[in-house]
Amino acid sequence: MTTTSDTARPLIGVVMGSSSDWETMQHAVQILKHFGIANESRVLSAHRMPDDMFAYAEEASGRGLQAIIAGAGGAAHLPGMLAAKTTVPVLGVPVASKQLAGLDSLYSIVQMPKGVPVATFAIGVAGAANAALFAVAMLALHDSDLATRLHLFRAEQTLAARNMALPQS
Ligand code: RP5
Repeated sequence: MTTTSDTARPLIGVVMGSSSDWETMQHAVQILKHFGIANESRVLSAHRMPDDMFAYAEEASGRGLQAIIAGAGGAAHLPGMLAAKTTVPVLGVPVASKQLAGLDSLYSIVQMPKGVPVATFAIGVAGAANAALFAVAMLALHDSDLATRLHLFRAEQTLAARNMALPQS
């Protein structure tokens, strides 16, 4: 197993079905790094390595993970199957697939049966970044310094939007 992680004990796990998902999922890691959240990332395929996936889910709580951000494309069973094996919150990111542009991924992740939730985000980069921001917001509930930095992040976006210029017509 290849896992990349900060030196600190990871609070957030970022997992994905394939290395081909990294282009999308790296945006979640970038957000976590921006906020200084200890995290780990690794490939964890529901279909190609199901035993590893279940072990990861079973160990998540004991390892201190506060949330798992799980991205997958196509028959995207990874987030749902992780959620089936842990009560650590699972944030699902539909990765855009080549054939169906990620609609298959979205439907695979979002339509969980009642009782086993996966918080599902937008297809692609926006979903990956927002899943990480959502995890930051969860952690910020118990970390006032982090909450201040999250407010600042939002304020910077507001400022940038106010300063947006359109081309002259
Ligand atoms: C899924 O199949 C992965 O999450 C990925 O999005 C998709 C394609 O995987 P590769 O064939 O690129 O490894 O399991």
